Amino acid sequence: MKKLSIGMVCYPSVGGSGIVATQLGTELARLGHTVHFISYAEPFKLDKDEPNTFFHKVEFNGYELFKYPDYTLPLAVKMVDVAKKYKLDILHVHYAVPHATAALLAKSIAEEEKIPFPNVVTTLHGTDITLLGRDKTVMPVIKYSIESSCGVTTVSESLKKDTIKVLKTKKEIKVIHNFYNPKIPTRSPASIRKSLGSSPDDFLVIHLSNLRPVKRIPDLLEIMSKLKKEKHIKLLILSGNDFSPFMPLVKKLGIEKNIIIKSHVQDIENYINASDIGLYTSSEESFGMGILETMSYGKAVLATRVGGIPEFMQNGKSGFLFSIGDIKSFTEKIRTLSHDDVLVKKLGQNAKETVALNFTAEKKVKEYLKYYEEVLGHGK
Ligand code: GMT
Repeated sequence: MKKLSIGMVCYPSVGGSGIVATQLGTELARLGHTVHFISYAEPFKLDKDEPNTFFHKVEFNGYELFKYPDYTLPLAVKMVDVAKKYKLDILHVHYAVPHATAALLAKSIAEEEKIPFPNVVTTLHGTDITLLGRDKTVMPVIKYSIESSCGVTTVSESLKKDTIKVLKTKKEIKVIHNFYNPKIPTRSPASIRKSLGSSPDDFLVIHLSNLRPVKRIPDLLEIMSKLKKEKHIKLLILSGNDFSPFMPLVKKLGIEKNIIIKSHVQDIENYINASDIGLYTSSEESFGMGILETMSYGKAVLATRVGGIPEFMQNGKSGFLFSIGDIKSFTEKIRTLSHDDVLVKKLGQNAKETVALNFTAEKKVKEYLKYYEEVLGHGK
């Protein structure tokens, strides 16, 4: 296959879509393709020393006339610039708005100026459909932008179904699940636990997220409040956002001693590796990257049976799935598992094998490359 010049457009923040785009771009670059990241800031997980990767910053204008700064317009201009300068074959945009919309505008400008413009692939990650797609003020733009892309992928079958249902679209959609290659931990579980003030005998439950409302953080806290008498059970939250809005509830429930908060952790591998199981109570999750990450380090997971989660996490095999808000079942299962080391290890091993067999970078990057080929072959 010829080496491609790929534009990768994503949100640079700690959200799952940015992490997936950064992983994908990095792996493609390692295969010899050239990857141009385009965003308003350098993606959180992008390694500056990675060969074949470049970053192009989108600058905002600060006109006082605009009450809200606009991103779509400068992003479209940057896409045209990068396409022209680096002769992109593919422009892969993660998240429909405004990325797919800006790509559409960029394509029109390029056509007008006789600049060759790449084939656009849009990957939908979830809230662009499940939240914004249901918002009448933007839905027609999302639908039009997606239908104008040369190729569209979703990160789960569940999101594909939602997209067809919400947008009432006939656009062909390819499902390519997310992937994760675990890193080798650099610190021992004992040293991590010591730094957290958690003893080696604690049953350490971990949760990773950006704490947005769909994660149902109050449910996590309620579960911990039901377990607070079992002093050996602790909840470690690796938070990608400010946890302070939840502190009044933590105090009200009297669980200050049962939870540990760590913000903006980069070396998640050390913390997951030092934990016993993962806990995820989301009301919606098109995929659930945090869960896949937790599983990849050989940790069983307790999660809600929503969205794409059951597509990679089997109930009873790598952990247990419960209904949204079923605090009682979550609580009882944590209590039981905290006394069943053998089962915890077995579920964890199954979880690790599932990720290593089906959700690796090697496998999924191949799927994306095959899809790029298809799109290049049938590009509009
Ligand atoms: O879940 C979030 O709050 C972040 C969001 C994002 O756009 O980055 O995550 C979405 O994309 C991830 C990567 O594909 C998925 O793992 C998450 O499940 C999805 N979030 C939701 O569907 C709520």
